[in-house]
Amino acid sequence: NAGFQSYCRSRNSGNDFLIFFTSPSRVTLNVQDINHNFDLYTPIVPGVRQHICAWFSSTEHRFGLYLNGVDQGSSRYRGPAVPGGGTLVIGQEQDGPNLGNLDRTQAWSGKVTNFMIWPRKLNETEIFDIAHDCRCPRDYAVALTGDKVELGGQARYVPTNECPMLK
Ligand SMILES: [Ca+2]
Repeated sequence: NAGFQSYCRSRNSGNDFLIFFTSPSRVTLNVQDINHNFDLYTPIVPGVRQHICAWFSSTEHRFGLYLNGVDQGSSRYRGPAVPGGGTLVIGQEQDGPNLGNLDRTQAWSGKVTNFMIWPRKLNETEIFDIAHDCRCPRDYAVALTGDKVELGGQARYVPTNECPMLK
């Protein structure tokens, strides 16, 4: 029961984009306060490397989830594009902007490698290639390089040249 990634922009908006692990077999996405529960085809096994890819499209008005390169479905949202200028947090769920009301019972525990955001919806082949071969399209918008990461709580940042891949 833990927030994996939270993006929050203003006091009234709640999470503009949230990835929340509700249980080993359920991931909840929230885009501009629209929630959808994705019941995973294969439950997450603790301690085993997983690749997760969440997407949203303001032109398709949909958001969806891939786990280990496999499409887990999508759902509708009304809203416009998610605006910039907010706070992006890995491993916690914000109740408001600028790390609002972080809750230790919603903290995520584990190792995150190669977190990236692209300014477009990747296609299924690209997602599969990232998960299995670490072939990441170079037109990304966000990558967690050491100069951009601020640590909080018990989080650590370990530089690595490893490119994570599923076995
Ligand atoms: Ca919360």
